[in-house]
Order: sequence, then C-alpha cells, then structure tokens
Amino acid sequence: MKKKFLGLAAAGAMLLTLAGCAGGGTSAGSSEGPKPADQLVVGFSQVGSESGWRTANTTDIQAAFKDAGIELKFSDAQQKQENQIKAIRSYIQQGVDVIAFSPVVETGWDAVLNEAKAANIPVVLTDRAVDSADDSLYESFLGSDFVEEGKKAGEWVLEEYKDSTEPVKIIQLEGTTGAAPAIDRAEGFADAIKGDDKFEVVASQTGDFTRAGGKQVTEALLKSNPDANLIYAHNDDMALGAIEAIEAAGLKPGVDIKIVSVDAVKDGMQALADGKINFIVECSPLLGKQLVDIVNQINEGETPEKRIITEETTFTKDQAAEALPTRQY
Ligand code: GYE
Repeated sequence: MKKKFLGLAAAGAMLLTLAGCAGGGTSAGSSEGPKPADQLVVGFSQVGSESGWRTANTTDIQAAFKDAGIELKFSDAQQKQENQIKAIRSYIQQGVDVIAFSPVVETGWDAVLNEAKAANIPVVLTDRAVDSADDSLYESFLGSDFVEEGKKAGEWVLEEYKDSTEPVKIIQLEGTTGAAPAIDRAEGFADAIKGDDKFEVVASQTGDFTRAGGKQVTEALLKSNPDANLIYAHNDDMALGAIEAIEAAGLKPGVDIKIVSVDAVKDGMQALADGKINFIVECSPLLGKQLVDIVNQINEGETPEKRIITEETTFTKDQAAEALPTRQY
C-alpha cells in the first residue's frame, strides 16, 4: 500500500481523513509499514452457494485465512449484486485492510469500487472479472480463463463428432446471465465450433449455475428439441440437473444425449466416471492460498500481479475414475 499512498497523492489528505473517520482503522501497509497477520482484516463478499464449485471455493478461502491467522469477514450475497454492493460498502465503513470479492455479474461495479479507492482500501477480484474500463479500481484479478474453458469444451465436441456427417444439435445450459463465466464460456465454445456448420446450438438458456435450474431448463428444452444430441452445460451442477431431466424423459444421459460440462467437482466427476457425463473441463475453486498471498503482498507494500490465471486440466471418463479417490472437492 505504500506505493498506493504515493500514487494517490492527488487525492490528498481529505480522503485519508474520510477513511479514518469511516473505519477508525489504518489500512494494511500504510505509512506505519506492514501489519502483523493477526491485525489484518479482510472482507470477502462471496457470490452465493449456488453450486458445488462455490461451496468448495468458500471452504478453501475460509480455511486459507484461518491457516494464515488473518481475520476474514465473510458474507454470502445469495447471487444478488445489490447484496454484494451492500457488503462492500459495509467493509469500507468498517475500514478493513483489503476487500476481496467474486462479482456475480460483470457490469455495474464502478461506483462502489471508486468508493473503496477513495477510502484507500485495495480490492482484489477472485474468480470472476468486472468489465470496468479503469483497471486501477482493483489490485489484482485471480481466477480462471473462462474463454479457454469454453474453447476446451468445444474442441472436445469437434473431436467427438469428427467422423459424423450428420448435424449435431446442441443445447447450451448457460450460467448466471451477465456473469463472466457464462459470457466467456459461451464465447469460447462458439468460437471452437464455428468452423463446421454441422454443429448447431438449437437452444441456449440460463440455468443460473444451479442443479434445479439445469433440470428445469433441460426438461423444457428437451420437449422443444427432442432430437438434441448434446448438452453443453456451463457447470457440473447444471449438468447433474440435466441428467435427472434426461432420465425422467426415459433417455440415457451420456449415450442418447451426450454431456460436456465445466468445473470437475466431485459429483460431476462421479457422473463422468459413471458414463453419464462425457467430458469435463476443470475449473479450480481452490483460490484461498493464492488470495492470502496477494493480501500479504499488498500488506508488504508490494504490487501483486494484475492477472493471475488458475492452472486447469480436462477429464475423460477414465481420468475421472482415476482422480476421484483423491479429489479434494
Ligand atoms: O463454474 C460455477 C459457479 O464463477 C467459476 O460459478 C465460477 C462458477 C463455477 O457457480 O459452478
């Protein structure tokens, strides 16, 4: 934060006074230098608990801060942007040292991020991006490359159907509307399959990243598209909901209708090992340790990397069976 203080010289003492009044505390790494871990306070606003991925992400972040001996104030926004904005404002009020959050949607953050900036509280984005043109509104963005994930799913589809001359009708189960992973996973996938017009996305709807949403949307879309060959689900939970809907329609998931999804959480991996899902692109929720590292860097007055991309792989049926016994989440 030392650098930040210099960088914000133009903002002047008034903002520092305001921050002082609001929170009564000094920010990490301020003029007095780094704080000991047990005096650091981080406010984290989580998206919700919509999926197995999210639960694993929350558990991992909470455990990492506990291990580091850093206090973590945690709030669950129940997939509502207004709740996240309230939580962030309250962290600003409390004068926490760092605010971290996983933005439910990409747009609409500039005002509250400017408030954090004015209060001189560094913000770290985890998991999902914001679309702000001003990237000085956050210190670092830690998370996956969702376009790449969508591309990997699309490339698997290309390979799976490479010998087929028939049309391939695809139903897409989208994540939360306006969320970075929903936008980017759709884009990467569309890009991968666009070269061959035998692939047709016949229907695409949001299932809000939940199992119930995936089930409900699949039920409806199978009725309007009884000849669908494949479901591309933006996460495992929606794929698991789709499996229920496919079975309820008297069809065999993974055989009559193939499924490709993203995440690789345990339940998804089990369905893959059982042959009900055909391919999964991994998206790691284990961001806790890296988030602690970023907070420590900020506290030390260092500048964290602006973009930290999570390393991820893909899984076939056999690879899922092999990975399952030691899968953490
Ligand atoms: O894929 C999905 C969750 O933002 C990467 O959010 C995350 C996504 C994840 O609900 O399961």
